[in-house]
Amino acid sequence: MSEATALTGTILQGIGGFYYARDDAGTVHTLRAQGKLRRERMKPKVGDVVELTPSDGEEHGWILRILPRRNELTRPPVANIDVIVVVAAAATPDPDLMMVDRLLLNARRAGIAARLVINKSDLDAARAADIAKQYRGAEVEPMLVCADTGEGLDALREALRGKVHALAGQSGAGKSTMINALYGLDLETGDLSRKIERGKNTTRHCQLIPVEGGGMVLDTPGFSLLETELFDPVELKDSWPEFAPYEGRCYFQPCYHATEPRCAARDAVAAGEIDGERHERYVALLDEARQRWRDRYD
Ligand SMILES: Nc1nc2c(ncn2[C@@H]2O[C@H](COP(=O)(O)OP(=O)(O)OP(=O)(O)O)[C@@H](O)[C@H]2O)c(=O)[nH]1
Ligand SMILES: [Mg+2]
Ligand SMILES: [Zn+2]
Repeated sequence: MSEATALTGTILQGIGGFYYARDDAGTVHTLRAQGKLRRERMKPKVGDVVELTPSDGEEHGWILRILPRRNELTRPPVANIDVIVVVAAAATPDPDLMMVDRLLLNARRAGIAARLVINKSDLDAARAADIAKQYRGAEVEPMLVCADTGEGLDALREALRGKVHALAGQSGAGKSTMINALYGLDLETGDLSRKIERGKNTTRHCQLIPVEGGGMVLDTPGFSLLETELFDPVELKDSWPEFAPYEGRCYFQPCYHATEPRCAARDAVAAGEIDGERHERYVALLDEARQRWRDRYD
């Protein structure tokens, strides 16, 4: 097909090798990726802007090219996002704050703004408030909401207006329920497994949905495990905004703010200016990053 007929579109969904992309006129095209892209291991992601040729009466058209990405994540696999909304439940499932920290870390490393939304505040208001307190200074503007009653959702919708925002987090935290309540949609939601009180991975694929106000929302599959990528451990502290005011004021330079003596950031933890539990998780993630960095050639 000639170049003249090529359109650009945004990938809304990808399932089993088929992609669904919306062009500027609002038409949704069913597409497959050209062999050239597959050979280059360029796998289109939801949120990608692509050059495409329409199906022209056939079963599907083709993705010719992925336009340069503004940013991207591996998990969830999305591209060109304005905000990652990390969703944690105050209870059921028990919130995994290590996973929250990993998601925030990945977002920071990818250059994507992040915010934290604590859902199911109806189940344990005290725990919800405690989680919000742990992220003071983390530049994630924690918000408490209840997707069931709608509490807090007007403020959240306003904060996300006009933006491309992806909801990410543990399975069962209530991401799909929240998107339904925010935008009057009907995405599939699931119960928790009664025995293990864990989400059942109800959402299976990332999905991008245009919403009122010119923004787009992305529902993503929850997970129960998340790895971070390989990086030099000295970079980890740069993803903890809480440390920024103390940078350069420690006795050792560079300082990891973990176990070093005369560390200004650790003093701030002792003084209650940086949350102790969030710092403990930082130290655990630092140990993990160091281990992986040492083993990187194995
Ligand atoms: N009590 C209470 N239950 C909620 C709330 N929000 C969601 N739920 C319930 O939590 C369960 C899981 O909700 P989902 O929206 O499917 O969770 P999810 O995060 O999309 O899960 P995955 O798609 O598996 O990642 C459902 O039974 C919801 O009804 C809330 O604010 N309060
Ligand atoms: Mg879901
Ligand atoms: Zn230090």
